[in-house]
Amino acid sequence: MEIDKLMRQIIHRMLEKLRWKTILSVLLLGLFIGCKSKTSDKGIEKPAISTEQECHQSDSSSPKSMDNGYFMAFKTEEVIVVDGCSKDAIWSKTRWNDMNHVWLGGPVDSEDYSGRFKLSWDVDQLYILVEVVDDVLNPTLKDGKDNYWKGDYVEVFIDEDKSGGDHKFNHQAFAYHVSTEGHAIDKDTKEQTVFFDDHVTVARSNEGNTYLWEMSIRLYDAQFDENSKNNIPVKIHPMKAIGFSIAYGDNDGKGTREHFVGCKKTHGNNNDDGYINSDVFGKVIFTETP
Ligand SMILES: [Ca+2]
Ligand SMILES: [Ca+2]
Ligand SMILES: [Ca+2]
Ligand SMILES: [Ca+2]
Repeated sequence: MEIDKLMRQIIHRMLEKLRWKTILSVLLLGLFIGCKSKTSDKGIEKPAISTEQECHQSDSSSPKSMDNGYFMAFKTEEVIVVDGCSKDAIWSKTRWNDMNHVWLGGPVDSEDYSGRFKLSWDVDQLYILVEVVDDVLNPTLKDGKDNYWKGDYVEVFIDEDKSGGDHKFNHQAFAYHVSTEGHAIDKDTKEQTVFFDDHVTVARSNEGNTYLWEMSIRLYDAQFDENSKNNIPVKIHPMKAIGFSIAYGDNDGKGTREHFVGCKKTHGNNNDDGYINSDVFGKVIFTETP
């Protein structure tokens, strides 16, 4: 009996030890997992939302309005980061150009739409910083790809050799409809709506209803072949001139372009010839320093 009692006491103590070991192990494991998950959280932590000071560099200077749509682009010495933020050095050295000539629609209230832009370049690309105030940002492709021209979007017209002439279904000039989704849309030679996303890089940020669209555009000449992957963009050099216009198509949810507002006084028949005829474009001259 004594031996039995002793055995029971030994087994009880062993089980007791085992129980505490298990509890301790579970606690340590929990602590370990806790630490691990905190580290993981940090890894996927989203960056802080940009404030105006961080992203939108304040510049209250009034934009320069050009009826003829002739503008200068100044060469950047630093790499421009296309991130929708205007912190790049060149943007504080260059002035705003006006984008408030109403092409379609009645007089526009400045809270409904107001726009201005800056230009820069390096040997490979044209850079555009567009600031737009728009009370309602409507997704460009919400109503289907073929309604791309009904807004909201920034339209950039480029005629690399300034030849002028028809470009509706050819590539001697382009009318890039830069969508809220980040696509550059135009027609191809088969009259289809296509994305030219490798021509245009775009990023957008906003502070309330003020949107910054920052983009870089590679220039292609009339030899551009939509069936080839080997198209080579044209290099930019000082004093080069291209045909150029820029406009904003404002759709605030009525399913159509309520206003179309551009950088020069007129843009052909009904101010809506730009997507067909590059004769109506303005001009950009590339120069070295601001
Ligand atoms: Ca930037
Ligand atoms: Ca609007
Ligand atoms: Ca041309
Ligand atoms: Ca809008």
